[in-house]
Amino acid sequence: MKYNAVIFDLDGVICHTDKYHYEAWKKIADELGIYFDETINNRLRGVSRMESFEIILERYDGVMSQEEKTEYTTKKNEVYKELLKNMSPADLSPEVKNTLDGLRGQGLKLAIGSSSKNAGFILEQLGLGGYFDAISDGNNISNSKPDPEVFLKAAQFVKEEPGSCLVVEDAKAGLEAAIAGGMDCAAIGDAVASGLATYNLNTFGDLADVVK
Ligand code: B16
Ligand code: MG
Repeated sequence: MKYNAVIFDLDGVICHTDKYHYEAWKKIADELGIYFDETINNRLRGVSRMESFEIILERYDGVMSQEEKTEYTTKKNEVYKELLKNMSPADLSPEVKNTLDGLRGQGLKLAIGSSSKNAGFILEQLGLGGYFDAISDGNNISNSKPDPEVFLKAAQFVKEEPGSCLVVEDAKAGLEAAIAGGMDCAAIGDAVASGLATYNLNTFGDLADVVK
């Protein structure tokens, strides 16, 4: 086996919450009279909450204090958390679950490395609470992707060296974080186009071959 552990990004890899992020940010943007669309929303993938808001504010004419920024990002998160209540185990694809079970069956440790501070709640909603060997997320880091911190912490949590871990990511910043941390990475979805990954996945199930 090439690796001892696989570290999964959450949003865009295990599940898809883009539409909920979009709806919540759209509400804030509308309130502030800022233009916001799906293309701008795509730029928020893998980016922290405050950095996402800074991207949205690129189209804002006024000046906003740090306090106001905190107020709006807190409000966005409240709306987002309400929307996450719509998620259920039905949002976990059988392909993802079967592949995860297969990797575990091969003796690999499985961890989450997500920028989201809502990772625990999302996993609960999907019926994956307690499933992973470790969760490294937005709550235990000071620097977000492309900084490698979230993945290095995940490796530490499962007691493995970075070189023994494979990261699975849907965002370019996430691939950069894995590489900076000395880890191999597999790209899925949008991240494939960056050409940065050790492996490109057509579908989540391809992981079974990659780790062999
Ligand atoms: P939260 P990931 C990321 O999750 C999302 O892709 C990104 O859109 C979001 O802004 C970020 O989490 C922070 O999320 O507001 O819930 O803390 O892809 O790293 O799993
Ligand atoms: Mg992601």
